[in-house]
Amino acid sequence: MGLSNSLENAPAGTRALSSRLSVLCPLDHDFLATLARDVMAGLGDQPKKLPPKYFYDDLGSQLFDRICDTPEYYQTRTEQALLERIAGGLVEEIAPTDVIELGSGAARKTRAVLDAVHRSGRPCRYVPFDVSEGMLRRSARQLLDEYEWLTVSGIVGDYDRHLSLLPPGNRRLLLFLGGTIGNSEPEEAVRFLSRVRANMGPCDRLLLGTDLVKDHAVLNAAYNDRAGVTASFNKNVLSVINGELDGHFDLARFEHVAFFEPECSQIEMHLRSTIDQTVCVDRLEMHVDFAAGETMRTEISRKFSRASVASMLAASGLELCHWFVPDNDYFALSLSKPV
Ligand code: SAH
Ligand code: AVI
Repeated sequence: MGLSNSLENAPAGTRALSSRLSVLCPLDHDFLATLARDVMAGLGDQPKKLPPKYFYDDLGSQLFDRICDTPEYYQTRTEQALLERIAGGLVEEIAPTDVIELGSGAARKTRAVLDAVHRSGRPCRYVPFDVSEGMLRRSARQLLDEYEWLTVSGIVGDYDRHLSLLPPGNRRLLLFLGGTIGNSEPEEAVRFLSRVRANMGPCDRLLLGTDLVKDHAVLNAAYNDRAGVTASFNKNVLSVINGELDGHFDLARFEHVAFFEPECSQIEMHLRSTIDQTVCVDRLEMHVDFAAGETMRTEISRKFSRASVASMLAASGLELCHWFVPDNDYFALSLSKPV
């Protein structure tokens, strides 16, 4: 399997939209097997938990996109403004031939980088990489509409398993934005970044977005928006299990819970059973008992400091080169290179 790049040298502005887009889909039936294994292990565990990557079916991806617009969720706005401020300098310094975005989602913030690439006048390919095929295809088409010089080679894959499919290059700018690294446990994050590092050449750079520790009230509000979009996003993981594994979760019998846990410096998101209940997951031949008030953890979202980001990068074989923060110190973008 390999990404098609035969269109790279066609003259800009003259190519049909479809000829500028290629999408590789390594996510296949083993996705279902992985989901089944993770759900079996997570719901069989005590306390129960589920990995966050299963939030993002088409509806979940759209719900996340709506979270980004809630007044409480400062992350997206803050990172966007920061990127707009620094993208020109980064593109000048790196002169990327490829912009590769892991967990690209709606690729909202990518535009700040692509605008800077456009201003630089140098050709560049965009490589979005995401588990959510619908979201990846929609965002790729929008970008191709907006940037007529752009070529997009998307990968619908799991970055825990398919990183080796990234197209090779000399001066690639890898983006991992949104604070998504915070959704992994510390050791898991280092394993992941080490794999990213192993994929990088000496002139490649990683731009990593991390949410920072701040006033707990601000953090708690960001995961408990008044409109209830985060609650719907959280419960959507139960719909994914119902749809893919013939589960019988009744979403009305679970409630959204999210709070900052200072000891681990992380937001924890849970679903709490409102009653004693047994839920069957037919495809797993599993009966899961929940006591009234029992919670299952659906996500962690770790909050960092400059020191904790630098040490996570160092443990992954990466060296922090630039640290960018806004005036309120809410969020950071760090540029790193292979040691
Ligand atoms: N980068 C965007 C989206 C963040 S949401 C932003 O900053 O707003 C996290 C994204 O990562 C989602 O689009 C989700 O589908 C994707 N994702 C989560 N786990 C993944 C995995 N294991 N492999 C690939 N993509 C994943
Ligand atoms: C994708 N990720 C960085 C988001 C976060 O803030 O941890 C997911 C999210 N969960 C609830 N709201 C947003």
